[in-house]
Amino acid sequence: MERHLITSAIPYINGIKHLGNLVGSQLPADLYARYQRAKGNEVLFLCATDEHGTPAELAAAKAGKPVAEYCAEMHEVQAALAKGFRLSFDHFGRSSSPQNHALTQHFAGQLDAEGLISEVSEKQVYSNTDGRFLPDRYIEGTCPNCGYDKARGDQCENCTKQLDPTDLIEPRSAISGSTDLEVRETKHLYLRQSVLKDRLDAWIDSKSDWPVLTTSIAKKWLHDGNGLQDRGITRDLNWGIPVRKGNADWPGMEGKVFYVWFDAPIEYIACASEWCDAQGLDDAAWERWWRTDKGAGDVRYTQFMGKDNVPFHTLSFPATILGSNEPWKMVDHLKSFNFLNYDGGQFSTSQGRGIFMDQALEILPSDYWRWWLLSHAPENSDSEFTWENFQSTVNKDLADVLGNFVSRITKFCRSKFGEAVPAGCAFGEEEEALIASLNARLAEYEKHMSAMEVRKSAQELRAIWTSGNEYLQSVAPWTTFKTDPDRAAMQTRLGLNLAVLFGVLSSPFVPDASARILESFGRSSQPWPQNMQDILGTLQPEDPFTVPEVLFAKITDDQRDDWQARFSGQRD
Ligand code: B3M
Ligand code: ZN
Repeated sequence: MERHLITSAIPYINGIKHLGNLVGSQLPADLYARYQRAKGNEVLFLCATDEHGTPAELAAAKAGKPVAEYCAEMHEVQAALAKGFRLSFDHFGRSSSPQNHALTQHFAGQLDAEGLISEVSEKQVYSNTDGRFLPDRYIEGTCPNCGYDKARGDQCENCTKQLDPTDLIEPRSAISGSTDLEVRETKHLYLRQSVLKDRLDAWIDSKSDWPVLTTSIAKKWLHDGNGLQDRGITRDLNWGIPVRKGNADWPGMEGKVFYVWFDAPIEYIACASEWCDAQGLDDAAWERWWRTDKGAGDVRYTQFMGKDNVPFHTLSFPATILGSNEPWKMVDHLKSFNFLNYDGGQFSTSQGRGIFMDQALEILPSDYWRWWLLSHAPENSDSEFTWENFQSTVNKDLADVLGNFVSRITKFCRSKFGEAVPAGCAFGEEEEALIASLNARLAEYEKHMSAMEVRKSAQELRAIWTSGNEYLQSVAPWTTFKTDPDRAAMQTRLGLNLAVLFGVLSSPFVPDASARILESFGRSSQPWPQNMQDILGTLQPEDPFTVPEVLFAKITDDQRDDWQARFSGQRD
């Protein structure tokens, strides 16, 4: 049995995610986790909310809530949506957990002991009215270049010129609008990544099976310009993980917290410890996934993320781990995604453009979304959601092919043989040919699923469904029945067994429909097939079944037009 540790990039806490976010990490991670479990492998699938940083503070302020309270509430909202989409996390943690506090402080202390932390004094803008330092993008003013009056301290949105906050004319706080600002000296910790450059380089070279997209991004950061830069890992914020060296104070760092991107990936590990605590297990249970000295040597660790997160996972987080000089499990495979666009533009959280997870579930069950998103995953390039494509995919693949097959064969059987599997004669040539072709397709499907080739997997699964329909169409038991009822019974028995097969193989993609198919044959689950001969003999003559309710409803043109208008911008 293989052991798979699987993590999805952890979504920011500051709002509900859109479908582009979902398909970029959590959903394909779930597909892979479900597949590995179905194959009988041991899986630990983790995700969490990413709760620190300025965006969390500002979102809480906007909601008029203390930030801890805001995060606790939003965590529950995101957890409920994850359930709604059937994301099968073994644990959905929180980067603000006590476990992550302790572990992040532990790593910082360890990196310091290894001589990899330096203290740097910097000048930064302080707002007296807000009582806090302001990150560059929270300082606004007039652009010295084009005169735009809402330029940000890092960049002018109007003329795109890169700026320093001190370049701005009449700078003010973007939080309160106050102009009572001053430049203050403040001290920060830097992780000396430059020292780790060669080790990171060698580690990346050892990953010969990584996609070029991934390694080229990492290599670019390692070698372009001045090479890998040291990185500030602390911030002057109130909300976050206090800067400490393990359990000890860090003199001069009082009132400061770690940078959100320092503690967020550490949550992948802390989340496993949260999972143990939630299950009442002892530390050994999570360490066997994460410590190579405590049993994680045979674990295969796969991360899922959007392409914009690749540098943090190929360089920053590995720098933390390698630098600690402790035997932590490092990532084996990293699956990254391009972006999903929305109906001729981009999904936009700030403009409320596109479909958000809560809205999606209000209009259709999760399987519809899962199937479209996964079968159109932005793997090799960006991809686009359009309502026309969504409608035709759902109607063709789910309603006409999968749904129709199951409904047709169960209804036909009920009408001619009753609600029990008929026996009939032995398989003939057509059946043997179908079985041979399905065996080959199963092997392809498994190959793509193991390789996380999401679109190819979906194509192969669709082809498997289609071959069921083609078989029924070609042998036509409703015609055979008139002349050779025994043969029609055999064809029907095979058809019913094909429905069971589809239920099993489809479960990573459309878990609810799969469960309903299997339920109608009195099964709560069904082991993954070893070969077609066996699985197509699952249902024996006399086994009872029921005709399931309609599995997938077609999307009408009116619904499509209505939804298209409703999701064109500014969510309600
Ligand atoms: N929260 C960004 C994102 O969701 C960030 C990922 C953290 S992964 C450790 O795209
Ligand atoms: Zn400008």
